[in-house]
Amino acid sequence: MLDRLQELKDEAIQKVNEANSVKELKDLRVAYLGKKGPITEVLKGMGKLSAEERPKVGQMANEVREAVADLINEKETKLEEEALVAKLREESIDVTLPGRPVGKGSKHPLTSVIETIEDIFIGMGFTVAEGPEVETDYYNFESLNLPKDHPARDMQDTFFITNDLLLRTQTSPVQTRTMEKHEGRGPVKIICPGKVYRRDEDDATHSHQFMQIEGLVVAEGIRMSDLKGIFEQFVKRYFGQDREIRLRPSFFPFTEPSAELDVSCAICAGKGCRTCKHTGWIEVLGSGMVHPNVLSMGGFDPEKYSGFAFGMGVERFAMLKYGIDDIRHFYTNDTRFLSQFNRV
Ligand code: 2U9
Repeated sequence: MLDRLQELKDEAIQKVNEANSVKELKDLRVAYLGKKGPITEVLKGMGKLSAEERPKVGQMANEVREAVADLINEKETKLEEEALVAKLREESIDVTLPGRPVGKGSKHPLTSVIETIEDIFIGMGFTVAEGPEVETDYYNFESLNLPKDHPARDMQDTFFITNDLLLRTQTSPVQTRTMEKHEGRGPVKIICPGKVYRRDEDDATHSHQFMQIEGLVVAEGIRMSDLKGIFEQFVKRYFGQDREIRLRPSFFPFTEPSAELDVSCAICAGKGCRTCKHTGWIEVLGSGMVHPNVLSMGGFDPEKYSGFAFGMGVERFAMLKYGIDDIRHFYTNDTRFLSQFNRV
């Protein structure tokens, strides 16, 4: 039996030495030292031995068991250490390598244009007002002198949500809401930037969602010359000191009289070119004196108060400023387009 134990010990030592993985060692531990292993078998057979032999065999079996267990533990620690060293070597970072460049974003050109226009009007004493994009029929149409049968209400033009709820087609509801908050006491001097929605087919000059900036001034004694003075300042600051303005009669249901604002063409200096359609003038916004009905519905007495209002499309301003020929560029988020405005 002692020979058998020696044989088992030699065999186990050889196998442990040959093992190359922690898994193999685990299997060897079960095979040699487990309950069903050969050493346990030897111990089980000890009953048959003489009283003289029994302690010797018992002692040797324990020695073999300990020696094999120690060797397995030792080898296991060694393999684990080797694996850790290999892993660390593999995962080591070369801190001297240059970093990967991080793509830097930029301000959207429409945001830049809105901020520039806001700054100009803030400089003239206006404050910025905002309101909801989902509006009621009353604020979007009724309060702006657009009664139920008015053609501008055509279902084709408006995204209705319910009979009474819609996506605002202009930012004008913000002005009415602001007038209501003033409870009939002026002055009101605001600009309202924001998204608006219309049921248009998208093409180079139309987008079903675009940006507007509207403005409203209501106070005692406001005249059309105030409107003209504000426009003169605005145009010179936005487009340049050398630009001229002119007002052209127009019609809007919410203003009376109404006027379109033209700016002299910078490309041909008024001589006529493709950009100004050979007129020397470029239309930039619509405006007018606030209709008495609109003042009344906003809670102001039209006998005492008067005001002017205007509205402009932000995309048009951006297109004119940067020479962009298609409104869809603003909404397709192509970084080749957007990155050109990095330093704007
Ligand atoms: C109130 C009273 C009057 C806002 C106005 C325009 C003229 C106008 C268009 C320009 C291009 C819209 O973006 S666009 O399609 N707007 O021409 N807007 S006067 O008049 C108001 C608004 C609110 C209470």
